[in-house]
Amino acid sequence: MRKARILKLIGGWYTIEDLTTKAIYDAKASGKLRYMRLEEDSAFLEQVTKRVKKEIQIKQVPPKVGDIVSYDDSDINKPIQEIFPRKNELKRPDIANVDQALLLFSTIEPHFNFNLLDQFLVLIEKADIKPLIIVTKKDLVSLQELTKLKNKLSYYQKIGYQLYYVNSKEKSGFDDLKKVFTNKVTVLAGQTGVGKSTLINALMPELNIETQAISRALGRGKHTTRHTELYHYYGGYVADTPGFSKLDFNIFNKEELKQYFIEFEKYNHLCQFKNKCNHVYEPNCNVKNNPEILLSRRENYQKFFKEIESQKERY
Ligand SMILES: Nc1nc2c(ncn2[C@@H]2O[C@H](COP(=O)(O)OP(=O)(O)OP(=O)(O)O)[C@@H](O)[C@H]2O)c(=O)[nH]1
Ligand SMILES: [Mg+2]
Repeated sequence: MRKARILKLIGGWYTIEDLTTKAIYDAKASGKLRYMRLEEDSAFLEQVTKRVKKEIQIKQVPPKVGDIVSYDDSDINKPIQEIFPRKNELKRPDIANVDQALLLFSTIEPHFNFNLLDQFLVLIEKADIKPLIIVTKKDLVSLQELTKLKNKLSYYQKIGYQLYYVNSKEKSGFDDLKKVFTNKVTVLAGQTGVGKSTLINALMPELNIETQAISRALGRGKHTTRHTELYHYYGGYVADTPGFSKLDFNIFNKEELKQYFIEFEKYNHLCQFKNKCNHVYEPNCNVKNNPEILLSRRENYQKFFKEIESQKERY
């Protein structure tokens, strides 16, 4: 039995790369893999809801891109036998075992969206992956508009996130950005049309991945990239992924949300209920009305909290 990394999945066929020889094969998943025992602390991101928390579930866990697997070298179909425990994983984009996620947002087409940025950061923080914020298409807005955006985004830098501004068409802003990929597994994530594939093409022109102008008529993107794929880059890997239009927020306990707004914690000590404060309904809260915290962050937090609350009520 040998070990491999899954580089891509298209139509039920996996492309795997042997960890030692680096040989590339097409592979199928073996039938045995379809069911797996999942416990509450499972290394696999299958939702264990409150209702079934105590039960041990048997679920289907298909291998996904980024998985480290064992495969049967002697069989021509190189069937994948086992998935090794995942270091982390995401559902959107669908990938496992990454070191960092580049969250791409374009200045316009589609328009920069702070609500989506905060949602994204929460999901990436929860998955225990390092997020970096990349603003693309900096060439498509006026200097004045770009400065306004930079001023607001500087808050995210202040709380510890790395931030990059690029124009992938001219490769400007790439000198600093290139350094982040060395020896890392990096996934690019973002709405359709923000320029994920264009950025990868700018890094590796030989790939020539398909890209497409977003449809102005429809006012939304056309989902050009249809599969997730890992490419070798600077001693690590970079993954291009399909864009999305909406994120799935249905995976939280409302009480845990606050820990993914990473800057909130340092303000807890002045809340009446200290770290038990959820910063929503409690009196004498030091987060809710704290001007040191970006207003849209506080507003988005409240929105997300109430959204989770209303989801849970529907059960
Ligand atoms: N002017 C300018 N255009 C860009 C930039 N980055 C991407 N684009 C354009 O934006 C459009 C969409 O780019 P894609 O790379 O296809 O976007 P994507 O994120 O891969 O989209 P999906 O595959 O659908 O998720 C293309 O027409 C690109 O040429 C940039 O920095 N500046
Ligand atoms: Mg694409």
